[in-house]
Amino acid sequence: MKTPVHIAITGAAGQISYALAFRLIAGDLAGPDQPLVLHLLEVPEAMLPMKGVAMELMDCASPLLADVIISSDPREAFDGADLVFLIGAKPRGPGMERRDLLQINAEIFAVQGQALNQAAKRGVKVLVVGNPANTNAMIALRNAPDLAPENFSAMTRLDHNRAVSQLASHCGCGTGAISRVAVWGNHSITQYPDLHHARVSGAPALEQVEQDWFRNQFIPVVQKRGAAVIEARGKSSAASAAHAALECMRDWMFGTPADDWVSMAVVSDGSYGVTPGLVYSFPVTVADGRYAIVPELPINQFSHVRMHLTEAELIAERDMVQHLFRY
Ligand code: NAX
Repeated sequence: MKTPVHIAITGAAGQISYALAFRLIAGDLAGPDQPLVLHLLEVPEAMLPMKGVAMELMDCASPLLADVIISSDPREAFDGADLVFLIGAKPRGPGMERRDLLQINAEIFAVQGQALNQAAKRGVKVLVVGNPANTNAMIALRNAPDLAPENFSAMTRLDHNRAVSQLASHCGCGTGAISRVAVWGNHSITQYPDLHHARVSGAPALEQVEQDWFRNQFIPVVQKRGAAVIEARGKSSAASAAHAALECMRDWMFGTPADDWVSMAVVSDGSYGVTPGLVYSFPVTVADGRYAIVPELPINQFSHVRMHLTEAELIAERDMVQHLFRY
């Protein structure tokens, strides 16, 4: 019997976690013979619905679920965690400014970063989903001085998957024919989904689609897809977000396919001129559990402008919360 992997999920009574947790105990992340211990974290007011989720998880009688721990204390929930999905966040309330939202969530992620620093395994992989995801990840890691910045990432995999799916559907092919799509920058409306390096059945994508479609349809559709789902469903993306979180973590653990990459928001090392320290989405490859930013892609003026615009938004977000950084 393998040693269980300890997986912490925050916002465990919320809709994304509800779609994620049952896929984890079905073996979709770590495989059909890898036992798991789930550590679920919620705010005190949501302990009862979280208990309900824990009851349902037990009622699946999954042979992979070794234990479920529930808590409203981040330090307890992150104790011994190997993998962490930071999903819980405060949604934007009526009359709330973006600045207020940033501030409230910044405080949550500062506390959770400190708790991870104290309690999680040193090789922990922390994927931040809760919005504003990039800046929340930056705050968490800047409150965890004993963990490496490379232990943290923010999720842009849903944006990446949306881009792949839009391109495949426009080209009339399966998503398996698409590779090397890149999403740059912030998980927000300023993100830049880029097809300059993408391939369709191995050939350059931009030789197979019209520039006008790429610039005036593809980019805004991907940027605004979250709002379009809310408009249609009356609720924000949940199952697709859970699926993206699972795929992102799986690739981070087991590696990216040969000759392809994925988009992950990771700490900038200055690649492509992006301000060091920002959590910025880049195309990355993963080997042996470690990601590497894809180096030296040619960037034209069209891309440069968009990559810079989304960087400027992240700099403004950082400036609003940097008083909470511990280092
Ligand atoms: P829900 O409102 O259904 O659930 C959020 C849960 O988090 C609630 O149960 C709440 O009690 C809990 N929570 C709040 N503060 C917490 C804290 N300090 N500790 C632990 N739990 C806490 O939201 P859901 O639809 O699940 O979305 C969760 C987050 O994901 C939101 O911030 C949302 O904006 C973000 N998203 C991010 C995406 C991405 O691609 N990065 C896409 C989907 C989603 O919009």
